[in-house]
Amino acid sequence: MVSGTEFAGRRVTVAGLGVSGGSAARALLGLGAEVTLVDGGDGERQRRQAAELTAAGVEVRLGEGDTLPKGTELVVTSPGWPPEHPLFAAAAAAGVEVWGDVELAWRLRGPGAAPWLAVTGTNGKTTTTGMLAAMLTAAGLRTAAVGNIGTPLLDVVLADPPYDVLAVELSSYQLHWAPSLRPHSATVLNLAPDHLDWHGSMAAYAADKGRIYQGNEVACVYNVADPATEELVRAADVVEGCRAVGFTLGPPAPGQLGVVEGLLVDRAFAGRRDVAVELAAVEDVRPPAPHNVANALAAAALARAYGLAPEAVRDGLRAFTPDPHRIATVGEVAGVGYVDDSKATNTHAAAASLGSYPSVVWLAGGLAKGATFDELVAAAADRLRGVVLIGRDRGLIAEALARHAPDVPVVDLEQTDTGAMAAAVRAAARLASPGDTVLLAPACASMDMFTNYHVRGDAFAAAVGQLATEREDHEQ
Ligand code: UMA
Repeated sequence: MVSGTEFAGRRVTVAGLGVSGGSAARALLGLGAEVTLVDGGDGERQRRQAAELTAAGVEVRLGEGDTLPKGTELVVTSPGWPPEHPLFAAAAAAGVEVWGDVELAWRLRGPGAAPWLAVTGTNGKTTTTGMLAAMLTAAGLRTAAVGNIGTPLLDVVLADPPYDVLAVELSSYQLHWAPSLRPHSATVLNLAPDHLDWHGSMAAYAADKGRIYQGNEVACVYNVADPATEELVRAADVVEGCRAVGFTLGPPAPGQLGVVEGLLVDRAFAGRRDVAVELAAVEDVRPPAPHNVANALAAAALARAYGLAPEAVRDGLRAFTPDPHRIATVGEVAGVGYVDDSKATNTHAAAASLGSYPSVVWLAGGLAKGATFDELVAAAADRLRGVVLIGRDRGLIAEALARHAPDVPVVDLEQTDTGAMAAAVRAAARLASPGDTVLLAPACASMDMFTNYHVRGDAFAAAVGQLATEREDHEQ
């Protein structure tokens, strides 16, 4: 823990002028620090944000991310900055510490501050965090869903009045930069290759994810179906008495949460080993797809670790509004269903959604982030009626298709302008027959063509809407 007063007059360099960097710079200014913010970019967005921060008293240097400003005593970095960035080499050479914005937020918490219930995993973390926040709200607690989900921790840890408890989504990047974080309880939902270009290897990615269990006080929640998550629990150094609690889609063993006859049940926090407590019905989970029931069980485990009653778990699940871009049906045109899973930004998530539909025209591509596609394509090959590829790394998927699904027709779209998604949807419609599903499950990040995955999903839904209108006009 550090006292906010320690920052008065300290020279702090903030790396990155995005959501986290802006929040960090404002928080540090509020503590009296002398803040310099550096960003490698110099685009319209950065200039707009820079003008606001400059007016508030921050020195902003755009297009200068590599050099450490003279006199820097501490660097606070945005999560996306990779560890091997020249700025950090310069900081190391000057003996200057580097903290992530999450690390700073953690250290600034005062005595009696809101505990953190923390969620990470390759997939499902945003949904799980949202479900957890809904459960805590249903219990009448003052809480917020924060972190990688979109609201930086520094915007909430110093809030007045303070929060009772926080539902915190943490990415592997944030965990990498937050070594002293010690959550009340935490979960790693699953572990599959993602962001390997940033972390350098699967082992380094897993190690950063595993940091979430360090110092847990009450429960380390793991996925029984994904032994790698349990291994991370075993490797963690936790507070004495902290328990390992598994979640499973099958009947739970003692010490686990699971599913029995359409009900989510708790055999971990029921008080006695031989007792199972009913928490909610599977239908209370929306959508009730298996991966999402697993998310609900993980959220329930964290809520129960915090002491919530079964009713709060159920009411929270009923009140929770799912992400509009996670396996959401956005239309049906000429007997073909159109499903937006723009949130499937990696192969693990895309595999889950491809596996949910028997006959698919797959719309994929974007930024691969170091992923390979052979396993995904080989597993989905017999479901594919056609594929439309968009985005910078689409060639990698095309190559995997040529190897594992050579007979599936592929449309390779070079187009990247604002009309690209409409062209992709039209191409997919031409490949689809009645009964098929056109599935946007890109297996890639969106930022080569879109601001984020929301914008990509919205573009898809708009293109499907346009297709439906054209079809109606044609029929009249
Ligand atoms: N920048 C550089 N040099 C670099 C990298 C970035 O100058 O080498 C600059 C960029 O020009 C940009 C700024 O840094 O101006 C962006 O910083 P950032 O990439 O860390 O992004 P933020 O806007 O601060 O948003 C971050 C998270 N983004 C990433 O981790 C990439 C957001 O998660 C998060 O919501 C936000 O903090 C608040 O906590 C987004 C995400 O895509 C949703 N996360 C990844 C995921 O979920 O898979 C990890």
